[in-house]
This record gives sequence, C-alpha cells and structure tokens, in this order.
Amino acid sequence: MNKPCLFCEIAAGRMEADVLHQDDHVVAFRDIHPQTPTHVLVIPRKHITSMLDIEPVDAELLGHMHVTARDLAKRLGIAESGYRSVFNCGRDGGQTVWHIHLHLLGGRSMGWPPW
Ligand code: DGP
Repeated sequence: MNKPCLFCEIAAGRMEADVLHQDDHVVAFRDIHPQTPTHVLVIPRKHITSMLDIEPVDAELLGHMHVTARDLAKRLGIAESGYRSVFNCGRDGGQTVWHIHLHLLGGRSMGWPPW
C-alpha cells in the first residue's frame, strides 16, 4: 500500500502540526525545520504533487494561497520588514515533499541568489 501523503495527513488533522490558519481550501502551519525565524507552509487541501501539475482550474486556489501568506505575514509581524514566498519545484528546485506548499519566510534579512 502506498504511504499516505504527509501534507494531506496534516490537512486532514490526522497528523500533528502547529496550525496557524485553516479554511475550506488551505491550511497553514509552521515548518518543522525553520530556515528563518518565521517559516510557515501554506498548502492546499487539494492534493497537487508539484507545481508542474497545476492546471488553469487551480488559478484561484493558488491566488488564495498567496493572499493567505500575505495575511499571515501581517499577522506574524514580518510584512513591514519584508518576507519571501516561494514554491520549490522538483529535484533542482529543492522540493522534498510531494504536495505543493508555499514557503513563507521572514524575520531576518535574506540574500539573493539562493544557493
Ligand atoms: P520542500 O523542501 O520545499 O519540499 O519543503 C518541505 C518542507 O516541509 C521542509 O522545509 C520541511 C517541512 N516538513 C517536512 N516534514 C514536515 C512535517 O512533518 N511537519 C512540518 N510541520 N513540516 C515538515
């Protein structure tokens, strides 16, 4: 039997996470290995394996993920100083969990380009 998707399990409440927001379409929770003082993941409840698999029908959902990240940035006090929101896609993009997630990173100055 295939292992259940980790982020589907979190979205369904079957696996523990520090959830900061949830609604009918998305769930946001703190990353277990934070890379910045504030590091939150915004995921869709709908299982989408990677950004390679998004469809035109998902446009509103993806927009909602960004609006959710912006609202959380304000709530968590990182909006004024600035933050980064990023989707990692595939091996070279650094993706390790195969359910799309928007990283919301902030709380310190970040460099560019990423290495
Ligand atoms: P990515 O490398 O872009 O696929 O990011 C996956 C992120 O997911 C990574 O920053 C660590 C985080 N993560 C992995 N497993 C768990 C978990 O069980 N709980 C939480 N909260 N985050 C996790």
